[in-house]
Amino acid sequence: MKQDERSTLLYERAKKRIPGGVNSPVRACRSVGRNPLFIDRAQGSRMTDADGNEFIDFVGSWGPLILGHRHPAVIAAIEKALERGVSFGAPVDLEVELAEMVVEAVPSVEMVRMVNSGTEATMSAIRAARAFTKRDLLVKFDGCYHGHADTLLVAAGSGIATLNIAGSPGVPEDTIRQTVSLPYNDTEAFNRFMAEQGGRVAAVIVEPVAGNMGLVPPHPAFLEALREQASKNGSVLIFDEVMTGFRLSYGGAQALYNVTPDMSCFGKIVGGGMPVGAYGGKKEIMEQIAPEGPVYQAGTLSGNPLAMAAGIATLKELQKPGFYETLEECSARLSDGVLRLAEQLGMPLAVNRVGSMMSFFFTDQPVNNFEDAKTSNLERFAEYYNRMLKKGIYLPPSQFEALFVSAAHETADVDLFLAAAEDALSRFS
Ligand code: HOZ
Repeated sequence: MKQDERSTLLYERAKKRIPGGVNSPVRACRSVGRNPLFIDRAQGSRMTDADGNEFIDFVGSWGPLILGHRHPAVIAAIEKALERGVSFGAPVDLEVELAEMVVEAVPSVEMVRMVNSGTEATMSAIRAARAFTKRDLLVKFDGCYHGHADTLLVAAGSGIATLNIAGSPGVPEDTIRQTVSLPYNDTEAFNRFMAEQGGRVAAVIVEPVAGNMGLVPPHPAFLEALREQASKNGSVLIFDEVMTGFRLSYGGAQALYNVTPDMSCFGKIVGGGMPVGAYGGKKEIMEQIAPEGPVYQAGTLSGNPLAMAAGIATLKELQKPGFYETLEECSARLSDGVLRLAEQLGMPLAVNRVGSMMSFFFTDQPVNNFEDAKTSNLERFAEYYNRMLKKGIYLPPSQFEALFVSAAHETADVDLFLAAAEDALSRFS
């Protein structure tokens, strides 16, 4: 790796004008004890920083780039849309096309509203659920992150976990009094809570596969209990599929685990790398949204034509036969390889993977929830991260984030990852 002179200069400039020098906290790389690299350009599985260092990228813009960087079909679609205009603030055919594709892909979604981010999607879905049930109480799960809306910043994962923030100042106590966070994957605790309080619960929101405390798969019985209790108590079950939607299968985690939520939130892949979120679900819930109903939610750039075009082009690629099978093979090669390495080195490492999302935790116990994830040796993670970076492997700079494999990763990329990991991990023994 060459010097990161230009990145350092840019970071110094950025820190003067942007809080922490970044527009989203985790990418500042503080938890791994280094400065962020500024990216110059990317193509396929490769990313080049401002100093000309090349990396194999396993972040993929935190999930959207399931096709890799600058996929020709996505670039062509954006260019074609660009010829018509950048933004209209008025309806456009592309919005209808993407909405139809989402509804077709995810049978639990009968109607969908496009927004600009995952945060907007979850925030708006909760508003709709509260209006629908005429209740306020919200249940979430420790270590799940659903964006940065006030109501959801309770025991959250992602940057909140990475920076070890207990709760954010600026969030009124009164707002989060209506949010209860329970342990992820703890079916008994959830059933107990619902038996006592279920009649007050407006919505239960969950990452069906948690990706923001590192990757933590659900116990199928846990997801089934959420469905059962929500139905029994008249609460709305919301699956936050911002990360998992269109990634774990074309129908998302709900298709993989065969559990049907009342509402779903999307983001990332559905916008093909452009700023898009979406929320949808049962018609009777979605018909409450303005102007059809009284629940207010709006956005000047919602349904933006460039973003819609990128989303449509991405989803079309995902429909091609064998897409998910190939991605699974590549992802399994990576996680199996890391598992083998850890075994050979006699090193405690918990390897969690669902499809093309995975995390390696530096702990000797299985990781089934946030408390387990927090047993990971974070100093070790930081050393591993920096060693991998030096070898040209670009990873999420936090133990509490997931690694993403894309269709642009080739066997050779995975082999380079494994060679780098062998070196990085063997230095711990
Ligand atoms: N919180 C996001 C990932 N779960 C994005 C982090 C970032 O862009 O810094």
